[in-house]
Amino acid sequence: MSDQPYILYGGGITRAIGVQMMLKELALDYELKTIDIRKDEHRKSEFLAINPAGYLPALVTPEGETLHETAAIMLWLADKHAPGVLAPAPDEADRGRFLSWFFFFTSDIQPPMKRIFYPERYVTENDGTDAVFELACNQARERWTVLEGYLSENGPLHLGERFTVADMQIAFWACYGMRYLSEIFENFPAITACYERASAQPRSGPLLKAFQQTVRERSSRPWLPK
Ligand SMILES: N[C@@H](CCC(=O)N[C@@H](CS)C(=O)NCC(=O)O)C(=O)O
Repeated sequence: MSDQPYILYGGGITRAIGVQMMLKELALDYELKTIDIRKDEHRKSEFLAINPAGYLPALVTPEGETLHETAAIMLWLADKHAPGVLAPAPDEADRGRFLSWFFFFTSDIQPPMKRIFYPERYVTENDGTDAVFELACNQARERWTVLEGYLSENGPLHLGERFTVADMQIAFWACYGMRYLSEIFENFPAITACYERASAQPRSGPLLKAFQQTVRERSSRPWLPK
């Protein structure tokens, strides 16, 4: 393997935190290059040359390959650097259940979450954004409720006591969502318990807790949990 570190394009309040947590959890060397989405740096030609999809994060491997899609990168890192540890191996009984919930999260919970953050992209008239925002919040809340139901029966982690990359994904998104869906921490005890287990991980936990703190500080919403 090459001696080059990984290069992670991310920073700020973005889902790059999930990849960063994985790099920490696996004790891998990496360099973080901050791309400021508030300044539209992710739309500039320099960044589009790295990730033509125009989103954060992107990860350049020591071998020089560029990967994108947060969940794909997280799972790829787990399979590559700790096979069968942070994700059940393909021949393990838990693999199917793991993949179901991992993909439920990316395919079902993330789309309404994205609409919450960018409602203006889903309207043709400017005056429809409030309705899109409200509907997206309701849809996201309903999907988080499905996860809450599953975790309350099978938790605290999504495979009971076994910590995987899926729990990291749930945990950082619970923080991320705090900006608009206060009740993720206030009203979803099973998801909160999963977050707490993830935040107690010695390697990646401190990063997760710092991320939660940053989201809390950047949001002016008075109802955020202390
Ligand atoms: N499906 C992609 C979506 C990535 C994504 O939407 N990233 C956000 C940051 S969390 C972003 O780049 N937003 C800027 C934009 O949508 O213009 C993934 O999960 O990695």
